[in-house]
Amino acid sequence: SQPPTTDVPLTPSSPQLAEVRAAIVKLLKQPDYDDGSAGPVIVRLAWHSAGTYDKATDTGGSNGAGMRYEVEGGDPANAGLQHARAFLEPIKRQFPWITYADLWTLAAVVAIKEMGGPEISWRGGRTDFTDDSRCPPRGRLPDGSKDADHLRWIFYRMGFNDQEIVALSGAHNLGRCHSDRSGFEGKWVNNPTRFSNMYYKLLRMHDWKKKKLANGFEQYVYIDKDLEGEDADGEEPEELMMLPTDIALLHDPSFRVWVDKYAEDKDLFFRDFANVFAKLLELGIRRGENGRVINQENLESGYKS
Ligand code: CCH
Repeated sequence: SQPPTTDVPLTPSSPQLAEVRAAIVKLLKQPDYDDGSAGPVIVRLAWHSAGTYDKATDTGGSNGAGMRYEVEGGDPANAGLQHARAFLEPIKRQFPWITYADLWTLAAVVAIKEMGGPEISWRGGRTDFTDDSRCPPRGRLPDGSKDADHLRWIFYRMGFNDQEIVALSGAHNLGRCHSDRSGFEGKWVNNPTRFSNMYYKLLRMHDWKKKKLANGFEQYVYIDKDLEGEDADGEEPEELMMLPTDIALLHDPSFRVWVDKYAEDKDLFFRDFANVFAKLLELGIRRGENGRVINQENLESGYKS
């Protein structure tokens, strides 16, 4: 049987998608939100939509946009991602033909590029679940308080290797932790809206000290001695942070090889990140010969345009 054909474009170069991309670029600047950009939380939205994938059962992944339902959206791991969804809602209203699943993933790719990161290939055609029956179970996303074994347990399940785990983790160049979302607090790098390999550099550069927060969470922190007092802008320097899982990349010998390479070679990091992020967004998505998504749920619902 033939996969459904639709009018929805698959490639970002199509004029229709160019309009959506331009609209996404416009909404990224949010002066009153966090560090002034919706980009980081949007990147996390796409990652958490895709990072539920389980290779063994071929369930989860970015098709479906299941986070709109409480069973997935209410996973404590997804706390705060309603902000990303709210930022993107006007675009969905403006371009009703795009599915949430495509919009969330495309928006992340656009945001990364806009924040100075690499061009990431993206393909459309995802559909949205119409109920929560196919949502993945909670508990498939990583826990920042854990160690290297946990990272392997989570990411091997998706089909990633050690190099890919370290490359993906470089997304922590972006954004910050919020105590009312994850329980952790602070940002990894000084400029959290600029995509770079600074995360790996800082990981290696500093003597990260364990700190217990008032809520009992333990993270690692570093205060730049040179910046104590006031920095160039006359603002108080902020303490930088790492999660226990970030520090695990530094101490695990197999992960460490890649931390070193990415700290020393920004181009290599950009290339590897672009590849692995594109792979993340395609997890669990099956395409027919014409590139159309042929997941069972898509065959059932079609792709309304
Ligand atoms: Fe992450 N991440 N992440 N992360 N993450 C958090 C924030 C961001 C873990 C834990 C956390 C990836 C991998 C991991 C982003 C992208 C990626 C937070 C703070 C925690 C905790 C959430 C809060 O409080 O708002 C753990 C553990 C892992 C294990 O590997 C991967 C992979 C990616 C993307 C490729 C981004 C971006 C943020 C910033 C979000 C924001 O709101 O600023």
